Amino acid sequence: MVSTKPHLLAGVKKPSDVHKYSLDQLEIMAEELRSVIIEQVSKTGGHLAPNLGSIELTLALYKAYNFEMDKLVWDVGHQAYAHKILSGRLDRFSTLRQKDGISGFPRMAESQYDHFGVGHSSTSISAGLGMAVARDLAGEKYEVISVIGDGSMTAGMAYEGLNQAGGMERKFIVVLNDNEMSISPNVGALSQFLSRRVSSPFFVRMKDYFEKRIDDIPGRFGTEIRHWAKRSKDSFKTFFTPGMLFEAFRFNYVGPIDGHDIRALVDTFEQIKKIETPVLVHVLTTKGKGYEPAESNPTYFHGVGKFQSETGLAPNPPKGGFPSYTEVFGAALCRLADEDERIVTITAAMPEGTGTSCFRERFPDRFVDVGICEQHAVTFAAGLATKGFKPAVAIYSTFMQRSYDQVVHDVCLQKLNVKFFMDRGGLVGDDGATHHGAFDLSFLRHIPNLILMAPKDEDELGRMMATAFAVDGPVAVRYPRGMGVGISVDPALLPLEIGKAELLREGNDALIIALGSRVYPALEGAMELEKEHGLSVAVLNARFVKPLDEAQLLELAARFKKMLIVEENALAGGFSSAVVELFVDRDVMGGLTIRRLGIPDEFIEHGTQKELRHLIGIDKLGMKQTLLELLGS
Ligand SMILES: Cc1ncc(C[n+]2csc(CCOP(=O)(O)OP(=O)(O)O)c2C)c(N)n1
Repeated sequence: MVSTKPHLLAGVKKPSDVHKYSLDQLEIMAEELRSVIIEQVSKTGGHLAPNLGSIELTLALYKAYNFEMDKLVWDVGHQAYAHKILSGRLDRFSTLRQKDGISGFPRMAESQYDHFGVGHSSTSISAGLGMAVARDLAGEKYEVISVIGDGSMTAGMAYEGLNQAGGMERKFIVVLNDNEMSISPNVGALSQFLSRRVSSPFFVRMKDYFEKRIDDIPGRFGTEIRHWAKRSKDSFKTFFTPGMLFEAFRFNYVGPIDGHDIRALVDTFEQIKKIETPVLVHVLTTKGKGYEPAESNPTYFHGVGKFQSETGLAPNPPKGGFPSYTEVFGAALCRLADEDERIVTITAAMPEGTGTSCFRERFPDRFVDVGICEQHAVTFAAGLATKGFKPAVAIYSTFMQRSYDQVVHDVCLQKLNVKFFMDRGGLVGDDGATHHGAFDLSFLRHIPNLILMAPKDEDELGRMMATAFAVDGPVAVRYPRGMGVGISVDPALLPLEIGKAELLREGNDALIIALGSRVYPALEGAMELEKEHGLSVAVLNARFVKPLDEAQLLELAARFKKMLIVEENALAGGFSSAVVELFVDRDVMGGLTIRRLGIPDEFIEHGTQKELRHLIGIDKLGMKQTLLELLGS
């Protein structure tokens, strides 16, 4: 990789500065942006491949529109680094995704040019349409441009937006950034439909039909369409086939355009300014564009840790450490599926992220990537379960938020045998507020029929998975992002007794009731309190959020007058709330003093997991301090 110093970029302090540069200069600026982004991500980690793919598109949008006025709405937001840099954040770009630095995603609080906060996908059409309607209601004049990827177009919400927009016939632009990739290769009928490799006889017939019809389109719009169509590098056939879908939604379809050709893009955006109804511009890009390692492995470089920018290789020396919970989960799932052929694994566009790609290789017939549609994933699983299968739905905690009603109504109400495995439960670190799995315990624990667990280590994760498949009915297991604690999984994978907690350490002065990722720090804290302060602190590994080990908790409440309950979930309605509710309902609160540690009632920003756990006091230090105060030491 040749490093390009950001000479031209240095002159861009605000979006309108881009207008000063010629198209030739913008091509140079594209290389500067590429260089800055690769260098920065190699140092801090971040989303690389999607950002490299959207550089020319971003420059063309900045050249054609006036973002002092016009509104640019990004989908998911992991492709907005060039936008951040061009809108006055070059000097802060080195703080990307670090505590107190700029976010990896657009954030309204961060810049007046971030018109909508994102992190979860497929919101841009709805949000952009809302802005377009607000503009019209206020009698204002500006453009609204939503940029959405082909992966994000696999979510139903995108079509809800298209449907409304087409029906309203307002001025509104959607740019479809099509690189044929979600994080992994995109899936489903739609991605095949969008693909320029469509060659079925049906499409060939349609092509002939449309080629004849296009000549009949009267007036200037027809001329423009013919003009674009002819100029498109791709064949006339591919010009029209994807368009049929969007034309059915009453969007004017324009494309496909080479998304790395700034001139063609600017020309197109200038042309469509005259159209007063919804337009969809179909842009073809290459994920990882311009950086060979990312172009050849866009999935790995979608979101990546630190790497050597010259080679794309992992840091030297390698990081080392224990396998991640994600890897442990994937391996245990394969082992369980070896024994039980009714296990079917479902992912919503995250085979790598959820550790299920090994399952896909081993049991291709029993693996389904449904695309980015968590709601559908859950109800699809429910359907499988009605016919005797045991679906394992592997979804990040934060994305499960999308499927709440499906979990309640389609799965739990009908007691269906669906298993939910929620990776990234708790604080995830540098992806920040949009990605923390802060709420799952709160939004799941009150649902009847559901069993809910969180493991303290890798072995317990394996055993909880075995427990999940051993019972008949809905079960959810949540586990943290990152490396395990170094406990290997017993291949026996023995199921746990339902609703049974584990007293790990006895004591006299106080009790810590800890859940999941907080159990080992609690144990270490208790040991240090003994060594440093002579305090005797017991530790209970709760294991189950639902059902609680009521008998043991009540017995401990009779013995300990001082307790600390700690979890990596919102304090509101989470695990500690469940314990306190039990104590109140059973009238055992008299004389009990309880402190609770967890995620406070606020959105936690980005930083490392370590920094964030420390910030909210749920690390070992926070627990020790709270106990010392509680015990008046
Ligand atoms: C609701 C939701 N589910 C899953 C994800 C995880 N995710 C982030 S980006 C991505 C792929 C997006 O693909 P696409 O929109 O085509 O953008 P590209 O990365 O290809 O530019 C996925 C699945 C998410 N952000 N939001």
